Amino acid sequence: MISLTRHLLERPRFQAGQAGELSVLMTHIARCGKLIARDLNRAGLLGTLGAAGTTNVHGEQVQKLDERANQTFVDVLEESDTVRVVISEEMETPWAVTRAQASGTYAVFLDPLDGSSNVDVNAPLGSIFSVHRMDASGNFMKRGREQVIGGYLLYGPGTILVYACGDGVHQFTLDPAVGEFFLSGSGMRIPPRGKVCSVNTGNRSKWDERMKNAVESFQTDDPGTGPPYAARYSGCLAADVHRILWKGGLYLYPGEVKKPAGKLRLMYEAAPLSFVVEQAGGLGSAGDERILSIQPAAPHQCVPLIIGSCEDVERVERCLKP
Ligand code: AHM
Ligand code: MG
Repeated sequence: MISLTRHLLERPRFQAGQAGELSVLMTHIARCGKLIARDLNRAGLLGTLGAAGTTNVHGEQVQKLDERANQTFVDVLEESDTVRVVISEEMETPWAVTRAQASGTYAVFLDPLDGSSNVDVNAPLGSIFSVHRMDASGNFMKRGREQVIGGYLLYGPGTILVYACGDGVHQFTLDPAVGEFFLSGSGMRIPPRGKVCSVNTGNRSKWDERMKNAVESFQTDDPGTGPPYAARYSGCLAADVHRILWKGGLYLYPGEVKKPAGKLRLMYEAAPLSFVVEQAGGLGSAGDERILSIQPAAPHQCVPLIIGSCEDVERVERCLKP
């Protein structure tokens, strides 16, 4: 059994720099996962389910647990003394960490509770994180490929932490009795082609003709492309991408005719998950451009997302070509 602590100690990348700052940061992200998993486990008993009564920067209804997960990250990352700024789906403006201003060198982008429409029904939830090193001028708005760490926590039957840091993808499972994450997967490779397509087809009427045809081609029995793909859609991006990481397949959240950038957010959803998926041999695409090549213009900007097995993503890209 290799604990997360032991794993980080064995990786030179995490020990380099001032007092192994990256290792400290990763340990604190894992602590957020433990605290949020605990809060989710007890939410039905403590009255913390349901809406908070406010809307976030994207105009979406905020859940009480969205707020709680966001506050957990802010408090724990502040205490880590490694982070200078936190950018979160649940905070309109980037939050500058006062305590660590002198020493922290990282910016952390967060979707603190991904899939929050699942909160009230005990369905899977996640936390998605992306770590960037700030440069001397304090810039943190960098392309996805410049991430130092991309990853997610998944709160399902078990709590899982998955991260990529330039040497493949590593997965840890929380042993709740011990309170430690232990290595449960390393060097995962996404099959070049999958059998499952995850997309909210309820939005079909909002897509352009090319996207409608692309999705339909995965639902059709065709001698050229094979049998139709099975439909799976959890309402939690982290959960759907996690299935792809192990079994291959495709997840799409397309842009819409009236909302070309779609719903998902570049910096704390599309980019970190593309970073993980690409280090496992898959692809993350916006249709006409790789997600990891996009130069961000705003912290909360949205982007269409097509992510998963290489051949499946390329097949969608071909369908979308004018
Ligand atoms: P959230 O971070 O506010 O929960 O929104 C992101 C979620 C994804 O996890 C999920 O795939 C998608 O939004 C579901 O949206 P929809 O209900 O429109 O299909
Ligand atoms: Mg989300």
